[in-house]
Amino acid sequence: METYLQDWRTTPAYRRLLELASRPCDLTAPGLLTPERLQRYRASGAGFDLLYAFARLDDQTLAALQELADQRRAVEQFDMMRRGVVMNRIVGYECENRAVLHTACRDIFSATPKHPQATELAKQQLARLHEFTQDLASGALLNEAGEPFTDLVCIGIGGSDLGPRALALALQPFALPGRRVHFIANVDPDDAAAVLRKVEPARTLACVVSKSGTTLETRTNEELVRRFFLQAGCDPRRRILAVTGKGSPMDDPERYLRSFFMFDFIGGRYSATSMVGGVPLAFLLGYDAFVEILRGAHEMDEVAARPQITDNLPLLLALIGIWNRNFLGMETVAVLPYSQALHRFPAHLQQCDMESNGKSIDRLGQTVSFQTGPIVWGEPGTNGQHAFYQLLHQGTTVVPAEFIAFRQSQYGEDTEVDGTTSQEKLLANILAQALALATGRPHDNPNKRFAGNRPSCILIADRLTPRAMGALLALYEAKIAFQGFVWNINSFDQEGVQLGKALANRLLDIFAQQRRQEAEAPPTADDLPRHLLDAAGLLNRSRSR
Ligand code: G6Q
Repeated sequence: METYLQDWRTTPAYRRLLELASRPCDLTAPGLLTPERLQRYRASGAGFDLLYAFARLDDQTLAALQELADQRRAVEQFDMMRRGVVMNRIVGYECENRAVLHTACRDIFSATPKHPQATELAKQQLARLHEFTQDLASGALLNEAGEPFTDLVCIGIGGSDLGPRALALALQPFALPGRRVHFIANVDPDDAAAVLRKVEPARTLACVVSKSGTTLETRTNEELVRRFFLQAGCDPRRRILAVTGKGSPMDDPERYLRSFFMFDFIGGRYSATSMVGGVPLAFLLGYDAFVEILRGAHEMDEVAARPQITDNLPLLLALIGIWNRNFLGMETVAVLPYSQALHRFPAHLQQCDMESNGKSIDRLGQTVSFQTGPIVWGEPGTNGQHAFYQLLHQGTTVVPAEFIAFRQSQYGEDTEVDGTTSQEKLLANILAQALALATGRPHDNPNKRFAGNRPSCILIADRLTPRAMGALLALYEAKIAFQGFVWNINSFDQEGVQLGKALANRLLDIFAQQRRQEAEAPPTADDLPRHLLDAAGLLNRSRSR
């Protein structure tokens, strides 16, 4: 058996870390957080600095974490992933059994891509995307009245929604003049209704995104948008684009204005740099800006290939996460962007991390007896400070924080109030929070006491540009993969979401069947399924009575 498939707790590094965890670095020790420590515990790459002086570690911990990464062959596994080795599998059991090649989408800048065939496929799709954006710009693609399209409504859910939506929101200042994108995900009809009220059908394109081409919510919302166009006298065939898996039920060029493809080897939650993100982001920002996102992501993929953990930001962040989770017993992690633009980024990470690493079997199918993925959540600062930070500072649960910051604002519009700019206030607040969480404050009054020793890290770059966004996205994708590699779990499947889906489909069959029966004969007293649904209060009375 390959050594990287062994239980990670058999490594000497694991035992060493257990030992060290009995006396972790005390952040409340007077004089610990010196400028030297801040300088020393700082890693840089792809435009980002990771400041980890506020984590509960010292040189000994770092050395043991490096050993853990080496003994688990973390960087080597990342390289295997990029080269197309089948990393999405559970050995000996029926499983997806696929390569994991989202990195190939951005390996377009290298003369010798890690997986030439996958990168070639990605390039072909990029060429189609380029043509599409050129046609929009040149006027080759206009509506029936000869007007340009201004809005794009994207329909998709989960991995086919969260990443592109988070990125589109984050990069609004870079939008092409007069272009807007909107997203419909929820099968809640109010989601679509609210979006469709905002757009003028004649000037609107839609893009249905579904790798499988079968997702219930997406199929339903596609139908709804088709009807919206038809009611407005617009031809859906000239309005709706598709992004789907080759050979899926949605792979039907007759039905769509243009079709773009993603491939088996790109998981939904890792698909933001494929056409799933490409179509909405290139529509909104232009093709070149999308290529900048890819460039940033590629640069971070290269950083993730560095062997030294102090040079490898994603790996270091992953290992600090493992230190907090498995050795210091922390159950959750808060991602706190001090950037309003990133307000949906924690939601994307929630899926990317929790769907990837929320697993309780290893890659050999054995039940694990250690903690895997933490609960990931977060909101932008400083808003969160006025909301839930009370628990972070004085609650009974210790929540490690990952702050994300930028030295400059996106719009560059700022004013001095009380002698400082808003951007300075934002940055001062991060540092204040990290310090307060780490050092705490003794006090005679227990109500005003802060225990401290609450760890955090700060990720900081100059400005949130398309390139920085790509790098940040890839940093977290790699962090999540590294944690899975160390824990020996499969971070690339999602069996856990299947059961609920299957049960919902069975219930919907009952709904549909009852509607048919009711049309033929009214329900009787012994109509059991109907009574069950009624008892649960799930039937829409205005329709069923
Ligand atoms: C992501 C998951 C899941 C998926 C959605 C949408 O990794 O697999 O969130 O993206 O269920 O699936 P489709 O793209 O197939 O519609």
